[in-house]
Amino acid sequence: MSASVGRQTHYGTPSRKREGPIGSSRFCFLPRGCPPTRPSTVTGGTSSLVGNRRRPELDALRRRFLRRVLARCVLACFILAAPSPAASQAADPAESRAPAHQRVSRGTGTLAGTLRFGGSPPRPGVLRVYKERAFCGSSVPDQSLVIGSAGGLKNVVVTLSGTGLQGHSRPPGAIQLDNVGCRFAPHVQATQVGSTLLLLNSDPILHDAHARLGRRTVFNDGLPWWRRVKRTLDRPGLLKIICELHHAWMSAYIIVAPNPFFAVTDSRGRYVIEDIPPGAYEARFWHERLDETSRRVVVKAGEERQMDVLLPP
Ligand SMILES: [Cu+2]
Repeated sequence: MSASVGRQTHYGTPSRKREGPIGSSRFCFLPRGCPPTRPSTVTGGTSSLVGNRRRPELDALRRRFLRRVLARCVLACFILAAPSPAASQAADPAESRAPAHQRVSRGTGTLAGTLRFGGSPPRPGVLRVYKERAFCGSSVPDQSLVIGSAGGLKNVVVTLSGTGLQGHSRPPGAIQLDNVGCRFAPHVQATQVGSTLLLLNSDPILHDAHARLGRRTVFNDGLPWWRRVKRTLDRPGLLKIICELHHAWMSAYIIVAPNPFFAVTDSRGRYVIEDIPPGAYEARFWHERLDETSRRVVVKAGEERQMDVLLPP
């Protein structure tokens, strides 16, 4: 093996001679070869390896080292390519918004802004659990008032009404209401009238979804974990959904809007309604615990109207 190293140095190829213990090495770049080096010795236990006889072991060590480096590079690439938690949050339609200049079309306008809590934020609350505690635990987070770090109010539903919006609609959408960890998910959502609602249950225990529009029952479906139920939301209004299997802490809201111009605020209290026909409208801001309020708003073609609101007003 050492002879082959000598031939390589003769052709000007950087030769490599190891010196010192295994793992330490030096490279020889002399065109006529390297000066002789001290035979290296490895001691360990009772064995002692000298110079050339250890080159196969060295090559094996190098190959193992290279394989480890390669494996770690591949692992790092996978980690870098995987979506981060922040990116996953941004995948939420309510959280990911295009810059303002990309949100405005030529013939329509945009309404955007932030809902903030108008007071000193209370501490996040919890709701006591009275049943199925082995699975649900003793409490669940109270989602009826969720306030972000800058006072942003989550789960405010913004709707637009006005004569200029009559006749405007989009193809019916599809939303879903799941049962996750003994809570309805999402807690608040909005959709256009005519949309389809898919009810499902990701928990291993039995739930129920009883929806009322005012006092009228719209549907009341038992939901074992394997059942999926589709309902068409054919009347506008505010649906309140509860679980009547003695899960009194469970509730959800769906606002069924008569037109496609609505939004639900994200965890920072932000909302955006795009593609609004130019005109004067009433913007309504609904929250399940805070007093509803409304504003007159004029939307112009090609412009984004900013409207920030405090709740309670
Ligand atoms: Cu339930």
